[in-house]
Amino acid sequence: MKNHNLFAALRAAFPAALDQVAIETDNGLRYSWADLERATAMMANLLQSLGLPAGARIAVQVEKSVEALMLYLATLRAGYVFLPLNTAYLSAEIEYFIGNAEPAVVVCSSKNFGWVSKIAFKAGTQNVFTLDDDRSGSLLARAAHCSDQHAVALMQQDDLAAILYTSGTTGRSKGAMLSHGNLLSNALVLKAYWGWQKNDVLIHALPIFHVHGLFVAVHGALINGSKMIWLAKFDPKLVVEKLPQATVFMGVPTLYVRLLAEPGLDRDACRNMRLFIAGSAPLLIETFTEWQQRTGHTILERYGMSETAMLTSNPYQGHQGDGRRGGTVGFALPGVSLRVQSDAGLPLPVGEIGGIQVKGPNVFMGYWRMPEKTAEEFTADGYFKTGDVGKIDERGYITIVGRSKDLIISGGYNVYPAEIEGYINDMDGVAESALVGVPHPDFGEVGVAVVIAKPGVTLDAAQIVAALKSKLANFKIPKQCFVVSELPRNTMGKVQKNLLREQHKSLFG
Ligand code: MLC
Ligand code: AMP
Repeated sequence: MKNHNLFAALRAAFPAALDQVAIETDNGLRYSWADLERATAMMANLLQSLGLPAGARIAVQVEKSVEALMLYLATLRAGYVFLPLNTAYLSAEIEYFIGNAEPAVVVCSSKNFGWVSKIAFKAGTQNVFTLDDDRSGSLLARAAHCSDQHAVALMQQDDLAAILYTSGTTGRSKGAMLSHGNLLSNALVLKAYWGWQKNDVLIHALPIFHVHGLFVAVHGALINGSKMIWLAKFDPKLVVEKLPQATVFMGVPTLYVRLLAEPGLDRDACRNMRLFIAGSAPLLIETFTEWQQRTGHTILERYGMSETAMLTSNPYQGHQGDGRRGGTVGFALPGVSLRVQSDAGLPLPVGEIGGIQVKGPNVFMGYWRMPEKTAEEFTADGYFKTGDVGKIDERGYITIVGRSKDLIISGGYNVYPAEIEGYINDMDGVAESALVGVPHPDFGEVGVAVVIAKPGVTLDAAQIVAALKSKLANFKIPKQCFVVSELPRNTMGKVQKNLLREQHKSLFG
């Protein structure tokens, strides 16, 4: 029987010479392909020695490191389900994810072990390990006693590989379930579409708890047996320094904006580069054009989401369509059916704006333990409603013009207004609130909160922000907060967020 385990496909692409460097870190460490093979075998054996049930979730909130990547690969290898968590999440957020996913194993930083283990044990998790970014922690100590021989677990295409939590418009996070088949099909399509070559070298500068850094970047390099230059954190100076040793770079638009502010970014620094890829948030045409002028390279913009991995891409080859067109996200990828529909569910002609819907082997298996929510997000003929609004031109190029979901994308991270408004509305003296996204030169878009006090109460905006900081991940904190006497409403009584956005659109220049 064919093994559909994603790890088996990645492992099969390792170069024959396993002693070559697979990953080089920014602090001078070098890991060979043999190191990846051995360490993932040992961690997979550790996980399997715990006697976990099939489909057990391994929840991980740790700083970025090569060992953290190995833990992801070992989880695939052992046949369990990886559940990565943003390192910025605080206790209330972690409590929700652990309570909802009921992981059998939780891995956290040793500095957080006290509070994370308390939450995990309360939720019934039996195993809590630590893993730090200096190659220490109980996970590695335990794995060191395990065999470095391991037979990759046999998986079917539809078996789960990962759950990625993505917040909902109601504020409650949903776990998007991705299978081995979803992830492998997408990795193979991108391998061909972006012309990956064995001698490519990828600069990996993104976090590894989201689709972009964990799947698009990591799978891209591994399934080609290509080396990665591994940066623990995005640092524009360091990226410019490493560019001459690399051929591929991937980033959210904020990374490109910050790189453009580096005087050392020029054609010479990019002399060996083959491809710059951007996604996760809209890339401004100014950034696209300035990048072309400074480096001589045309950024390739693509579009995807947690539920679907990658959906569209501008062409790699110049002869496809008109080449890479700024302001568009390119064409539906091979195997992806993409259509634009009206609110009434009717197909729209070329150039008309409507809801983007997609179908394909990359589209997820549903939301974890939310069958009704899953059903709501699919059409009767099996298309997933992305919540993005766009149009397709006569050449097939897709442009995203907005979102029907109330979502702010800030520096590539999603912020759901409903969640933040919920926290503000629960504060003493608050009658109601609205969070809107406004343009920001660095993060693309940031949240601004507008709050109404209960009659007779005087609220302090700074205190509201401080209270939020103690409860929510840093990227969700509004960059400005205003206490006002009323919110604009339409005749139905609904808050008109478009007017608030208009009012505050120039706050950040
Ligand atoms: C940090 N801050 C942010 C923020 N990141 N605020 C809003 N949005 C963000 N993204 C906060 C910090 O806590 C700090 O607050 C202040 O803003 C300044 O932070 P900084 O030092 O400038 O931030 P930095 O640590 O450099 O991080 C910025 C960043 C990071 C752009 C490098 O946000 C990042 O790595 N973004 C990439 C996210 C990503 O990978 N997305 C892919 C999702 S997958 P204070 O109060 O402490 O001063 C997906 C699907 C797809 O969407 O299609 O790919
Ligand atoms: P996430 O749920 O974090 O994976 O975020 C997915 C969302 O990011 C998509 O639904 C889009 O709204 C947005 N997105 C991803 N890529 C792009 C892009 N190239 N341009 C505009 N929006 C994008």
